[in-house]
Amino acid sequence: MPQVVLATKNQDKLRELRRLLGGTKIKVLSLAGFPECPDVKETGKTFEANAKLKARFYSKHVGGLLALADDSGLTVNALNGRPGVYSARFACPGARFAQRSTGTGPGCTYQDNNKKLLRLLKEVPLSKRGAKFVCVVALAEGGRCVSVVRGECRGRIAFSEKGRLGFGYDPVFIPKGSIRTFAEMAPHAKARVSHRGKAMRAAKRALLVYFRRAG
Ligand code: ITT
Repeated sequence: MPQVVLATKNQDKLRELRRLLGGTKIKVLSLAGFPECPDVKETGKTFEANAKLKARFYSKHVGGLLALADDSGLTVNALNGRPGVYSARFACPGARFAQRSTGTGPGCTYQDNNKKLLRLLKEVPLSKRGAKFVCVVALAEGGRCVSVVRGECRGRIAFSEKGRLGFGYDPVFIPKGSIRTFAEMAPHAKARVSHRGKAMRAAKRALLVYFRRAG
């Protein structure tokens, strides 16, 4: 049976990735099944670089299985693209690498990140609050990358946090065409338009091609 390991230590991303891979015959595993697997250092300067780095790294520690890694984050126009690849550790720039899956490294929770973002954008008018979520998904086997796909979702940053669903920056991000934040949308509604939803629909196609070729 075709199998893939979702190579993320972020339980919130893991939950979304699992849901998005539903409806296939692919058996989905997580890093929980590989307790010896070390942590990776995210040293890349782009989402692509980090996604590839993570997929290659984890694929060497998952018993020869295919690893799927997601590197994602928020780029804000008024902040010249920040926090970008540093989204997980925006409020704790002292941390050299993202510490915790849940964005809860020492002194750096999702809420800390959102508060910092809203503070920096306090004086920024609606017309200049444009932002974009990006998700790059990479597949690798035995240290070799076999596919990279990207999904983006444009929108704007709200003036305050709204909603309790989702994770990370969801309470402050309003996707284009909506009046609600991601945190006010049900998981399936977010998945329809989200960066991760788009990337994973492409990744699903890449996986099916890959397994067909592998026989
Ligand atoms: P792994 O590297 O182990 O996968 P991580 O949390 O460090 O976990 P990233 O480096 O890709 O993962 O950082 C992603 C951060 O971007 C995440 O912690 C959130 O702060 C934010 N983010 C990504 N996708 C998001 C989404 O759909 N909704 C809200 N915030 C999101």
